[in-house]
Amino acid sequence: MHGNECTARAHANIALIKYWGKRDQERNIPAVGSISMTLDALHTTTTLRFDESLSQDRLILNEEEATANQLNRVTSFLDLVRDRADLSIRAHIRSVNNFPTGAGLASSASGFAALTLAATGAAGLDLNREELSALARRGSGSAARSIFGGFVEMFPEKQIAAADSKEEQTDAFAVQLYDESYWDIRLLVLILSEEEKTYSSREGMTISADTSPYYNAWMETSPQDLAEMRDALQIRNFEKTVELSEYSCLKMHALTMSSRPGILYWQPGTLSVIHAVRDLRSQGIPAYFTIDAGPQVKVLCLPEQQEQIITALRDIPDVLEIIPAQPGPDAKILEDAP
Ligand code: 2P0
Repeated sequence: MHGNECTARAHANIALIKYWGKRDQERNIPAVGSISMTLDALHTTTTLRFDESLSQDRLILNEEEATANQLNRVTSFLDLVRDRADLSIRAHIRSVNNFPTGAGLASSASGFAALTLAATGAAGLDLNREELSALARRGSGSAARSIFGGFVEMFPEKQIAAADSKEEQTDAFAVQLYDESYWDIRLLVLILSEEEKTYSSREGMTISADTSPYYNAWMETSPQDLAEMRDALQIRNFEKTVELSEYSCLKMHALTMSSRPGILYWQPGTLSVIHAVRDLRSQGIPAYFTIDAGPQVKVLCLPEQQEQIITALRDIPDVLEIIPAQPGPDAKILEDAP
């Protein structure tokens, strides 16, 4: 951190128990909780500098000038930071993902978590981790979880202790359940050939909440899924953890498919991998899948079977690349950054 410049790094995360739907669109509050694993292999590094000479924010994403939509989303988020810090200066932001761009991997979680740390650091704001998580959520719901490493739970409503206030208030933010050294389970990110996503998560969530006859069931069954996952993680029960993850994933996709219009994030390669994973299971190899709002499949496994599973999946047509990941660390400010 140098004066009004700060560099931060945050890691991507994958939800084991998914969230889908917002309770409050304006403040980006999720309708249900979620539980995720932060990934060591995928991260975003962001340098932000407040610069008196700029008349608007400038965003360089992976060495390219950002689009107007990307810039607007970042400016709206930075306005929250500027309000809080009583600043009106525009910022220069340079953000780099270490994972393949355009591969359909969500970068909003690691991206907004890194931006939260870099922006509050450069603005001189002193926020605790819960406040940072609640702030990151305003950029992207899943970014609230990427503030923390290891295994993380996002709460749609929880008491928060603000650093500058003794008053109790509630907000939506994430907390760490266990750090990255707690349990070495692996998540293989399979990059499949990509098609343009038809609906963003944000649009998809609104459509599902408004139209799916399954939405109420989704809301009603969420507390039970979260409770079972907490129990499974507490005793490091692999079978239970990954079976619940696959269940939550399929339930979320059933919700999107039962919306009007029906939202189908899968591509043919997605289904090929699903069946290959289930074939591995029928041969006694413990492998389970999870899928977010896109075609990519992530495979959960134990370290002992990782190589065998990679060998079995890498020759499937449509699988372009496999990135193995394990639980990763907290988002942090990089003190030695240039
Ligand atoms: C999740 N997803 O729990 C769910 C499952 C995707 C599928 O959170 O609108 O990045 O930017 O707040 O939180 C993706 O949505 O959406 C997501 P915005 P977000 O990981």
